[in-house]
Amino acid sequence: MARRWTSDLSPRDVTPERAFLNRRQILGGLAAAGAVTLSSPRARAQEALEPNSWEEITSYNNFYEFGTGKDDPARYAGQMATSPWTVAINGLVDRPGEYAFKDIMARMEIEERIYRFRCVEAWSMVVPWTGFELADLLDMAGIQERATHVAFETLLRPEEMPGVARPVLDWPYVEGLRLDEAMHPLTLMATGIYGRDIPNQNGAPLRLVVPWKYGFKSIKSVVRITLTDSEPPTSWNVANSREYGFYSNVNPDVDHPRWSQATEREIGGGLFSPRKPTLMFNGYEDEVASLYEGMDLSVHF
Ligand SMILES: Nc1nc2c(c(=O)[nH]1)N[C@H]1C(S)=C(S)[C@@H](COP(=O)(O)O)O[C@H]1N2
Ligand SMILES: [Mo]
Repeated sequence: MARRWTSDLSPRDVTPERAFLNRRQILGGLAAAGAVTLSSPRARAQEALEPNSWEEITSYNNFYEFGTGKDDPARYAGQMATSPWTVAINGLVDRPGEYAFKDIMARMEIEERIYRFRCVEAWSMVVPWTGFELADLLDMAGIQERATHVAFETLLRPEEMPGVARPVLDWPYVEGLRLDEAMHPLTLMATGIYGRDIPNQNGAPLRLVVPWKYGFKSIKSVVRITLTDSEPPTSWNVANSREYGFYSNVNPDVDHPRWSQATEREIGGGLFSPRKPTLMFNGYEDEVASLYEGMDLSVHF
């Protein structure tokens, strides 16, 4: 498939945990041999990324359904039942329905993607996700001509989610993308981290990952995906449209009204490590800048 991202080097036919270990061995081996696959800029970009530890990725989280503290999700998200799980895919699709998570997993090609992850609060991590391209899931449902956007919704189950008792956001958490953003080969539905099933606090059993956008676009524990013909409402934009736009592309030149977005604090970087410059589109400019050609990014922030 032409749009498949070619820098994934993990073997597909081994268990995910082995795949992660093998990927590193393969990278090392191929690099030594000077293999041509490593000469693509995307492959080099991915190779250079050093992932955060499992501990960092799974203990410092935002998942407001479980509370607003960074350690609340790790403490409380275990209460969320994630099996059985279905994802309703509906709206402007040829094959709407309730898709069982296990059936989705049987049909999708699982890959590893090491991505930068930049929160709008100006901290960042590097996460070795496993998952599949959202485009493949949408193709499975059959996108209709009139569709222009994709809307996403998180599980809402108050008895398992202590955070939703407070009206911090208008629950359920909802997000959205333009269809071309959703179909971009970098856009992932993550089902794992470090080759293990994704922990509840990170959005089990499947969550969106859009690496060139602020973290809040990467909606967790998705139960509904709707193809629409207009821009869908998104939780943080509804809560405060002056501070959080629909696009929310990582952009060091467009500050948040209350803080600079020019630099970021690396999680796990240590108390005295300097802040790191934030990269345009979080370092994915070559891949995604064309999606926003002609748009004023300070207006469409
Ligand atoms: N449903 C839901 N999805 C969510 C959030 C949330 O509160 N609820 N927080 C967002 C924010 S602000 C960030 S930075 C990321 C954090 O993902 P992580 O905990 O896996 O690092 O999840 C995003 N997805
Ligand atoms: Mo965030």
